[in-house]
Amino acid sequence: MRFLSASAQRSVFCQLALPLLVLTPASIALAQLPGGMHAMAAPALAQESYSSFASATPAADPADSVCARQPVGSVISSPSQLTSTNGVLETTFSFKRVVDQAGLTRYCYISNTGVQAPTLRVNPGDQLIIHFVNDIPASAAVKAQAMPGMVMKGDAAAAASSDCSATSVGATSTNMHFHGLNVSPACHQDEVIHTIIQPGASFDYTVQIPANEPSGMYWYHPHPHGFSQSQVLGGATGIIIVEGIQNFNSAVAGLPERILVIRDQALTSAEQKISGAQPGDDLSLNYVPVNYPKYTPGVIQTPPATKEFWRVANTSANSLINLEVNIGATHPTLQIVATDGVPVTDGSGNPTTLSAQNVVLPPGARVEFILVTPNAGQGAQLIAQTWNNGPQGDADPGRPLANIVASASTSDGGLPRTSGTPVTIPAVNHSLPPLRFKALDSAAATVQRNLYFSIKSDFSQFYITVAGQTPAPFSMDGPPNITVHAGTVEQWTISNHSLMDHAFHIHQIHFRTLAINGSPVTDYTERDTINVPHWSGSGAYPSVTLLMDFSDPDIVGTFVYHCHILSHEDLGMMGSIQVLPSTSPAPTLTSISRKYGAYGAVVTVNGTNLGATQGNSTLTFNGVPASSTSFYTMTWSNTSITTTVPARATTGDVVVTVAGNTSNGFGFVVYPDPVITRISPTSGPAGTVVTVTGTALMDPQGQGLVTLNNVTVPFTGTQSNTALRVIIPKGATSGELRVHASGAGDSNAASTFTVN
Ligand SMILES: [Cu+2]
Repeated sequence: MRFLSASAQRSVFCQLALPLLVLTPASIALAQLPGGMHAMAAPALAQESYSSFASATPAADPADSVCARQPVGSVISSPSQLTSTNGVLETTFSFKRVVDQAGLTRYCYISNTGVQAPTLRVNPGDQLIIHFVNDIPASAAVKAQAMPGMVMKGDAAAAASSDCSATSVGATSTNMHFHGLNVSPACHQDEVIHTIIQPGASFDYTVQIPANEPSGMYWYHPHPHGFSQSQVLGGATGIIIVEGIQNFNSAVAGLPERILVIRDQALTSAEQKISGAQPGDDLSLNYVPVNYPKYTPGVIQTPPATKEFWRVANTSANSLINLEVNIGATHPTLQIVATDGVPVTDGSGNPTTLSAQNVVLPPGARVEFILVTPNAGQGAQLIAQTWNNGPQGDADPGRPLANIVASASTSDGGLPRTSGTPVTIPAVNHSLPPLRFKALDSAAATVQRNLYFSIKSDFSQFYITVAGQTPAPFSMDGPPNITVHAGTVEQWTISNHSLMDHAFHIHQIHFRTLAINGSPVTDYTERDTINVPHWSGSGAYPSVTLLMDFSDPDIVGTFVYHCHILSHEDLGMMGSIQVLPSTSPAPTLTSISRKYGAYGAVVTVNGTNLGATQGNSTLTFNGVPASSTSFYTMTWSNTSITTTVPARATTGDVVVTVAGNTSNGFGFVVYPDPVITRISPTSGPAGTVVTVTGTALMDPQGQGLVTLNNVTVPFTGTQSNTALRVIIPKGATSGELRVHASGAGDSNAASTFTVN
């Protein structure tokens, strides 16, 4: 249901358009598969194509110089990307707004490198640093009008909430949400309730990606309560890829990767006058317009009959996408590798894929799948198939998102490129990483809760209510609706008491689907967003029953759950949850094997209540978590942990955190990494004396060690921290000569020595 017309969004907030009544399609046979995937009979669009409607090429729109959009019918190109280096992805985002010639308000993120909505590629354990500037001129700030549950002020006078304590929000206020990332809701990370960045103000985000973050597709978008819809409809969304999915499922290793970003935007005033069933909103694919009903779809250029890895995000504000591929009159099988950022497992920790012919993506959801492209010359389309959102829901008519054109001569059209080479998923380069959600395979919920979606009869307020509480729109200054403790899992049943679909979404965590309409399902996929179908007006309320994962001790604080149809969220369909630290016994450290060391040095701590296995517990060096590396596998027991000093560690306390409780600390001095500037000679037989020069080669404790192919090379003569002398032993083999400043352990200081 569309509540704000395009013009109303710009001028008057809270003004409601009349609800559109949409006839329920006479017969859509749905067989519900686990977790909201549906097999759909009788695809109405299989033979239908809009490609014959050529659109006139519009004149250049000056708004494109601020927030560019692609011409209708363009080749679908993957977004430009920014990649982390040495554990950090740091960039600057400007948030911009412009009104285009069609009268629509566009919003966008522009990086300091001039890229709109770049794909942010990070690794598990990385830091994502965004220096954010709300570049909407302060003079453009409008006087905000109070809506239910919001305290507002004219935002021109307000300052950025550098401490996340804002109590007012306006149409030109903004912030960022990192949708799906299992990160902290702390200030400067993924806090959206009181982080309000006013026009002209700046704010720094430093988001710590967990070391066990699943590799997959996430996304970012604005989340200022009351104004999320207009900014997301305006196009301000982008993708985050957590790298390494080939290590979770080798089926994608080496495949070409295609990133497809679905957005929606308000209908123009001209489109609103078209008679007949119009969609609630128009769509676009990678900013190429999908303007129902007459348009030339964009073009996905592929090589013929080739396996590709398609990563699709529905970053719409309001539009459910019932995603499907047509090749000729058939629907090829999509081999699903990940849902909502999390690689699929079989319930026993083994990677697997799911097969489906269509995937229901409520706003916010992602799916990543392997597709075999059409043969050359075969007609094919990527489709948003018809969806019935209910008698009071928006229309989501079937729409081609793009034509898929397979040709041997355009073998890599539209794929992202680095130095002219199309990007493919790397080869497997790590054994199966720790599975963040493996404990859910055997977890039992300790608490059961019931929540329900409902709507005030005049459509002025939307609610998500914990059963037993009084329905009320979200209040940014209200107390939490739900309180839980970290280290637990809960079972929530979400029912829909309204005549339109809603999309349940919760920040910071993922959930599994246990039952649909009360009937148990076997579903090992993790999700952060799920569609809850509309009530018919009689009989039982449709529901989903979810296993909610609050086990991560780092996810402590207050955050939100809401309907991800943003017009509903803005009208109050959101609640807050406070996660308190765990009540389990606090860990205690009794000894540590060393209190100094450089990167890679091996360290053992002994103590009590450390937990039998690591699970979501952490051992940190001044806040930087240690983890297993290719060199050293961490060991963890209830009384002892052995690991190595992590990269980027700095001097400070070593502590262990178990289920949200942090131990006493041991002070630990981190020495600088050794750097080799020269070795001489670089080759020679056994007995050769080699001089290694550089900096910090030996730590202040005199612990330096040199290895060749991981075998110790003995010292000879005198040593200093800028020059080491070693003698190549009998039996040595050519390879990497490394300096370990703190004795045995990992080291990045390497040079090649050839034994001859
Ligand atoms: Cu909703």
